[in-house]
Amino acid sequence: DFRPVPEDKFTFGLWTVGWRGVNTFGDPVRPPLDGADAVRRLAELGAHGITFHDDDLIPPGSSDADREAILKRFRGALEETGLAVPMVTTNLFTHPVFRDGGFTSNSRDVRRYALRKVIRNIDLAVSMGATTYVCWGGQDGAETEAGKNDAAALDRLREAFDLLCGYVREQGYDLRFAIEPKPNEPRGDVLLPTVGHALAFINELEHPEMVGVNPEVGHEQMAGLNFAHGVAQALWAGKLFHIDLNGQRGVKYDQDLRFGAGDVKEAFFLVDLLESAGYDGPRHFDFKPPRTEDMSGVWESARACMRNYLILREKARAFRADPEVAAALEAARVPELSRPTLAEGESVADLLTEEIDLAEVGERGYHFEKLDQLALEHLFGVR
Ligand code: GLT
Ligand code: MN
Ligand code: MN
Ligand code: MN
Repeated sequence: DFRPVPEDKFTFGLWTVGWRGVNTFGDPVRPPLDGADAVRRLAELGAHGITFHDDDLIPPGSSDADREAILKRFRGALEETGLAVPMVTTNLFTHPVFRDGGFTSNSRDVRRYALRKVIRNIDLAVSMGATTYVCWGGQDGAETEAGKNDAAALDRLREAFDLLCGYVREQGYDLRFAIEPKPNEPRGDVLLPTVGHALAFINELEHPEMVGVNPEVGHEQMAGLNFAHGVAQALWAGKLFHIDLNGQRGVKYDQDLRFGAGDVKEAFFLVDLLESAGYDGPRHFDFKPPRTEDMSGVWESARACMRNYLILREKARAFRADPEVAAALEAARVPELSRPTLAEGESVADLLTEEIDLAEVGERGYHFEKLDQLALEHLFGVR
């Protein structure tokens, strides 16, 4: 009956259920949410874990004593419920000093502060058992061209990751980084706007094996891209270290709808992909319960994220198990793409001497529409 259990590995950012609903035009509509209360509530709902930014858990400006008291309560709730902290991240965007970014601010003192802020929080993350550290660029980007030297920004970003990877190695931590791309918002143009940009950047690092991506459904869709295809390439590259699940309707502001709301068909194929590719990391929800909701609506929305994933998982399994689908896949020549183009032992010479009947092969139809319709009918619940 689509009830989540911890084995499903559903996790939530503290900033998601804790989002107070402030937007560009409107004040907060909900009270602050205490970290320990969020832990208890998420555990009741069947989640596996919780994630946070340093500042979500410990309000900036807290004294050392306050910090210790908050951490004690939070750790207590984790122990009591068994909830895990698989991922932690840093807020390098809210404070005015980050108005031109963190790792790539034009101001060198800000870049140094950003690195210190991350390193301090990495120590906390590891002490809580996190093995993934997400880096979302936040304010790293530009509204103008002349104000930012892009090559220098990429140099500084590489410097930051090389330094952080070096720190993790020196400390002997079991921790990997996951870069979260986003095309725009809050900046007019954000650095590393898509999964593809991030993957190419990672290859330039000193320790590329320690860095992967954390793609978010809505972020790729804000760029008009197909999310399932982006995730497939990240998986192919061995770089899907984490994932942010949510919903988005088309090319517009970052909606962060609950998972499943938005492009349902892409959500279906995403779940199909994650489940069939054997992705075993957290299914992390990064959504913002709309401002219309009070706290009961927030928990309803969180519950629905997990429920929608489980419903789509069942539908994807039924799709894959359907004999008509198997026949349609065959008719569409989908398995044929997995055959290497040259057989073992063949060489270019074999290609060069071969003939193709262009007239006949040119007439070949691929029957993708029939196959795709079967997927939709599974999704619609009529099969
Ligand atoms: C912020 C952003 C998200 C990122 C979070 C991690 S913060 O809410 O919109 O997409 O995943 O820094
Ligand atoms: Mn988002
Ligand atoms: Mn967001
Ligand atoms: Mn995100």
